[in-house]
Amino acid sequence: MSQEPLVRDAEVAEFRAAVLAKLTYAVGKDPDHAFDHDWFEAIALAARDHMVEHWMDHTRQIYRKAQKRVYYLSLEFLIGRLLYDSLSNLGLLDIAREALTDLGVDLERIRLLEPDAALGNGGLGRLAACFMESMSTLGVAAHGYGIRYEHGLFRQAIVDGWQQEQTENWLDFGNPWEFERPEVIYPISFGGHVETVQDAGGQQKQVWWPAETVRAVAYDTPVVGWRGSSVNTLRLWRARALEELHLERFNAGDHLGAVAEVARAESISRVLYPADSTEAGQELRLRQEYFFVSASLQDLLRRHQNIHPSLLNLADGAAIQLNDTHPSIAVAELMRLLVDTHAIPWDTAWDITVNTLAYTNHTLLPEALETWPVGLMERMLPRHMQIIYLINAYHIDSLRAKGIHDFDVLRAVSLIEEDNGRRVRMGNLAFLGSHSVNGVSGLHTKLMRSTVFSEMHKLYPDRINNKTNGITFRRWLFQSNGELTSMLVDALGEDVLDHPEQRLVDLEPFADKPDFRKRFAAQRLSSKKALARIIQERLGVVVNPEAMFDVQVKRIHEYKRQLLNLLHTVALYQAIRAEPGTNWVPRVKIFAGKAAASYHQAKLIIKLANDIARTVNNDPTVRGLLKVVFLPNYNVSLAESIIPAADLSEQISTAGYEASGTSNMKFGLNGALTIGTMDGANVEMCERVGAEHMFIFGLTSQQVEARKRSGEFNAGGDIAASHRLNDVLQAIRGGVFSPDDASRYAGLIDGLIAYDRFLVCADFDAYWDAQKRVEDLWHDPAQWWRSAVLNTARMGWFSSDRTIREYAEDIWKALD
Ligand code: 26Q
Repeated sequence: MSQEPLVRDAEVAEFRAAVLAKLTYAVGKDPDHAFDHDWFEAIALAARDHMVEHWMDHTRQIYRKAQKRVYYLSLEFLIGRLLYDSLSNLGLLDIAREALTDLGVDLERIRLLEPDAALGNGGLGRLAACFMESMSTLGVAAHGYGIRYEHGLFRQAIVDGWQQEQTENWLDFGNPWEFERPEVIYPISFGGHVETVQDAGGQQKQVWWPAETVRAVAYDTPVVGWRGSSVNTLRLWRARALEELHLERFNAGDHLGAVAEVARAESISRVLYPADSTEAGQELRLRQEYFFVSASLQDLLRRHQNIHPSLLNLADGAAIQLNDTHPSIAVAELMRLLVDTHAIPWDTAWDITVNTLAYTNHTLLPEALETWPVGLMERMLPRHMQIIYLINAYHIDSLRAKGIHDFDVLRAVSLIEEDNGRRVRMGNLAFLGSHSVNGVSGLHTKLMRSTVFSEMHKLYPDRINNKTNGITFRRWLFQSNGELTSMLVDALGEDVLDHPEQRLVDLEPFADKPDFRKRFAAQRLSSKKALARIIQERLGVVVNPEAMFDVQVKRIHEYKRQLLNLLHTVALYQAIRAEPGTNWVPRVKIFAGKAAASYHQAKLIIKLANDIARTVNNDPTVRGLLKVVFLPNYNVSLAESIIPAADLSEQISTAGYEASGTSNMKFGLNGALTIGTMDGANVEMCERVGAEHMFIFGLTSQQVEARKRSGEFNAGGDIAASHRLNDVLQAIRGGVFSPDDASRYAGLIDGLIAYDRFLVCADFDAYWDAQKRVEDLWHDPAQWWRSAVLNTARMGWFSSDRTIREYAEDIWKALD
């Protein structure tokens, strides 16, 4: 923002003084002897002070206005670094840079020292972080609730091409953004038994006698919105033992036993589960879910009672959003607190629960739908299991009362799955206990209605609604791509920063200006040079920044079809080797992503990517035309370097499987062109950007459904029809890329041929043709860059501000 020079000088001086004061008095270091890390801490603490002022103002204002609160319950918040995020949203980035230059400190270098807060696996966790930022920007009175994992998502090392998981230690140097709240603690209980007793009035009630109790301790991180507008709180719970050391046992000589109890309690918040789909029946996971749900509900009920005389109007003062089924035990826990603790009659409590809770679904994959064995639930949460049975009984009774007796319908909507050992279906529990159930893209929501929740949808036709995901432009454009942001400000004015949803579209006419396209391309080149440096540093591979950067970065999953991209890579390699003289488009294929530790097939795909990379990069025939890199340890910070440098964004999941995708939006916003299937939010991107500015290919979700019905998943026909595909599969199967172990990929390829569950072979030729169209357009730079500018111009709707506004208006009723 333009500013009086004198005012600005004063702000720079003030920030410089604040940093020096923090360095001296909070870090305890002399500027002459401070390490970079000491500077990081001092700068973060100085920035935090600015947030705290806004934070307290904002909190007072919410109380005064008795604003409705929104509670976002999520087992994951994939935040990344906070230094630039905070400085930039506070309008202090340039001021801080200048203040530090005066002190001989380079802010860019300091920024790299901050560890990522990686308290999430992927899309769902990152969405929660984007939502927190947007809720602050829009002035929604929001609280995020989750777990303060001591270890976030594992660090991925690639050793001899294989993924190795290493412990992540983000808290080693402390965390300057958080405030420990030792006074905000709640007891959380497990196990034991339930007794029926008569109360004074002769009423029967249930009393839970737990076997074990731990403490939840709050840690608060302020979340600042754009231009410091408002500051909300992310409250993360840490598990502590009730007593630090069981003294009696210790004194009796049982030293190990005394410590073991502490370790058992504290293991609850030790580590994030590193899977982005269910690993059934993990007891610790259920303990984590219940632990943070119970602490959060106790906390928010107490807050409600501070302002309101009763809990009967909870739904007017609070909206609770469940991020997937992970917090869905909230349905039973809220009922328990209302009925058992606050003596509210069952029916009233049920209405309050349903009116307060809302549930977001993020997957249709059957193996990722959460269910818990009844036996485990009875052992760990006996009162909750009773409550779930009771909810189910009322539910089934109400259906019978409506004349619904069809056994198949009753079985589909029951909270208990009977076929494969008795299990509690958390999806049905969340659905039944919520007034809103939403999907995360138009297609995903449509499929929720027609597949997993079809019977529930018939019973509650108004419940399922769509809220297409979005991303925060502050992080994914302003902070990660300063050069492009400056270009936008030059072209459209400062106002684009405050209203990108409305103003980005004004960029459209610039797509036809050759000068602007040139600047756009020059900016891309500069981001690509920066990424090329990272690739060289981390992998020792030299890539040509003028080549097309073709990028697929996301969790490794069969449905996301990294394998399809690898088959194309091999096909390209073979084609170039066959005709090296042809006018090939030089390409760099860039991959990154983590595989769940126990997901063997995904880990093998990582190995294949690395084997292909080694072979291709060492083959002099294709030198300069094709390079393949797998960047280790993909995380939010690496994404911020990769996305602005991408020319081509790979969004190639089997249609019907990717609930939404959000990296597709990040790439589009930064002007990459998308090659993708009609899946998730790609469909809506296509509607808004225009199919002529994307490369759409492959089977549609209806065609995939038809395949499922026919049961035809053998790829023999596809291979017989495609010489190119056959040659690729033969080469991989025969060990061309694994001379050290020629049969390494025999199982992978044979499996693919026998049962091509994700239709990799079925879509191969269509993908190859789409990649040909990519090359044709690359040969026509005017048209390529015109499309690129139009991608940026037309992405305004995918702002998470738009998404949050929809949640706030339709579900939470929480905007003034
Ligand atoms: C469940 C039980 C036990 C252990 C782990 C889990 C678990 C953890 C994480 C299950 C699922 C997840 C994460 C899912 C996820 O990230 N889904 C993605 O959500 C994005 C935001 O809506 C979508 O854009 C993606 O399409 C979807 O895959």
